[in-house]
Amino acid sequence: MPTLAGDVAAVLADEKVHFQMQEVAVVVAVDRYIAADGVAAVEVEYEELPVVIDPRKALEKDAPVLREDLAGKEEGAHGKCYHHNHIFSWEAGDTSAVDAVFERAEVTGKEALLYPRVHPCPLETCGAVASFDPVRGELTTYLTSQAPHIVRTVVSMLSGIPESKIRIVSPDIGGGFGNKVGVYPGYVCAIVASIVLGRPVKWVEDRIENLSSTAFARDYHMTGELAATREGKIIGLRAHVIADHGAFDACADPTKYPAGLFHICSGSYDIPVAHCMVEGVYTNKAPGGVAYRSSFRVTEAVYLIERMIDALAQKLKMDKAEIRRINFIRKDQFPYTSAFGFEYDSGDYHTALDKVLTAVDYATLRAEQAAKRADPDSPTLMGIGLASFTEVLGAGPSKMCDILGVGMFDSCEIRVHPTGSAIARMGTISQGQAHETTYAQIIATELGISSDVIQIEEGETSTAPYGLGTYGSRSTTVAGAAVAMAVRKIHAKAKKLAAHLLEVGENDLDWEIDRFKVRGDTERFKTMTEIAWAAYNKPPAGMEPGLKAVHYFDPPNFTFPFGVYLCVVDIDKGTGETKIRRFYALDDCGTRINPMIIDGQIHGGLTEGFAVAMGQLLSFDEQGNIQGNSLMDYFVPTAVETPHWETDFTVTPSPHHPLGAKGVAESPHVGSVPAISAAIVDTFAHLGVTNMDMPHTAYRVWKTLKLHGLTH
Ligand code: MCN
Repeated sequence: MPTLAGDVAAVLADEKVHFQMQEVAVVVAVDRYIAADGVAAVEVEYEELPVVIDPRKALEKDAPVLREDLAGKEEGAHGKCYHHNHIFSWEAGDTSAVDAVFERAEVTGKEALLYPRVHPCPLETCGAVASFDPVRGELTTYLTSQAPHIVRTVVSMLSGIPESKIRIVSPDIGGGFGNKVGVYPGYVCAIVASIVLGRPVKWVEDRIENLSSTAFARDYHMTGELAATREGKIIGLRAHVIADHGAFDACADPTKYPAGLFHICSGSYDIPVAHCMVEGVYTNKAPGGVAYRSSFRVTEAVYLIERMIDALAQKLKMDKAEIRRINFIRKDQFPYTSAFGFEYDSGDYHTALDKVLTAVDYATLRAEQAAKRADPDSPTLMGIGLASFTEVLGAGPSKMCDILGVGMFDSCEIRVHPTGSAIARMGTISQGQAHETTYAQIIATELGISSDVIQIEEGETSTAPYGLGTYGSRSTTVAGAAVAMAVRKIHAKAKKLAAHLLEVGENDLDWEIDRFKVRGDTERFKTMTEIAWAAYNKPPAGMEPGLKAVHYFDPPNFTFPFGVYLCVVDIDKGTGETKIRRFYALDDCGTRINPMIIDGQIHGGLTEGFAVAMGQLLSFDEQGNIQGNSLMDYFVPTAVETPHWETDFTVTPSPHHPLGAKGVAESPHVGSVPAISAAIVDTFAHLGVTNMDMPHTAYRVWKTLKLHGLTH
């Protein structure tokens, strides 16, 4: 089957199995027990082949050919391939300008950083129920998808069934976190089996299958370099990445960006020249590379720049808050064009940083840290981590972003019924982000209809207008904008109706909460409920009856939310155990539609970031066996381990979003991983440590303590 990244992936292994737990056979039965017996009866003769787990080794001259089906092809979906296991090389920025800057720089710093392979691990695994009606030639599939419309398009292209006869329904899917964007063999097998058998077929995977064979995230092997003046002003950035894509290139990225939006890696800083190169590589691991609470590869990019700027501060013996202050893009520089060509819409980084440092009393924390370092009898050491990140959210302007050629706009259709209640149908699909509340809130606020009588419907391709789904924190910035624009069309028509009913000109009307009032005459008004009735009952001559609007919103730009996170850790010198004493998260997502939902999303994202920094890891032994693919081993934090989160905000609206809103849901994950990691590295910064590999388990931290003779 085709992948979203322009490669092909096996539905079932054809002669060669590329990774452990790859699907080799499908058994269809009338109940689960018979199916299990059928699976047990399948005999596969495996012949052992050489295995490549390390993407660097995959590029060695004599590395085994992993994808024989591509043998002899010198060109992939993203240009020339220089090696049989090489997928693409993608670059952005100006390499010769960067070389020149590095040659004359007073100071340079270089860090090798690994963002290890992790898994989004949603609460429920993936599944589908496919039902093909041979009489009508119609296919209905209930499917755990974060992007049901594009799945319908692909199913139609592959099966030849007209798109109008395919209905993909994505109800509550038990969480997605990027894991449910792509198409998996299980979905395909369920659909094919139903077409062949003419009856409904269900597939639901178990936890081990989900962790082992569905889309992973990260696995970026990064080298970053900064050039700076002795005073700490960064003058150039260079980044090189080996991206492990597993056995098939199935990353879910916009077509033009095989490395997602990784080129946001200049972060919140005014860096005049920059260059990055990302090389995609095949290995014997499961495919994926999805946006696990990330706008494509923004998480990796933020980790890289935040760790690099800390290392530079250490080299220059500068405080990490100070180096940020010197390099931040200033408020008066927005809209700001980065060296990679992004146009940052708005920001105020200095205010955010100052607010956080004041809230935690940064100077006192630093003094306490120094005292602990000086006291050999102190049972703990202390670290302070800082991350001041900028994201690029809201994919996206279709001039830049498409999936399989379909532009990444989004849509909303609103119908106001005669009695004044309303339904909005959307191209997005909530997996727990509470769209039902926030979209209804936008409509309620703009139309003056109570949110109690506004119904929001998502994830149903047969009724909703086409949309690209929910991931990459794009719902508020793209679909939320579509809601606002659709609602404004209704508002404009309602005004015409009110003018007609009140027998005045439109310019004589004022809007107040839920009604149009005749200016200067408080007694004469029409409420939205009255206007809705009139729309179906007595519209003026020449006006279409009804009160309905559809809007497809193609954003003019991305939005650039930002935040400053500060983390304080205490590390036990006896055990290496890390305790997060304080975590202060300030986010700026522009206009805040629903503060309570934002807070919920931030708590969830911080908890996931904590999980990644402290324990989540998909590792493999040399034979390619996945280690720890059950929840006994894979770290999903509960309330017991999770620290207390303190949240704060500033508001810098987006100038181009109709509500001024920017996305928020993934910021807490993106920002917390470097903040926590930085705090742990900071504990050892006075000893020259600039980087420690995640996850920061107690054993790994203890080994660092031991190395420096600090264990108690
Ligand atoms: N919001 C708001 N004001 C803003 C921005 C957002 O009130 N200025 C609200 C929104 O209206 C929405 C929520 O906050 O109700 C999140 O909005 P947004 O940032 O647009 O993110 P999305 O809705 O597009 O959600 C995607 C994001 C991603 S990328 C992952 S992965 C993720 C996440 O959301 N997966 C989740 N949060 C999740 N939460 C749950 N419970 N389950 C998942 O699978």
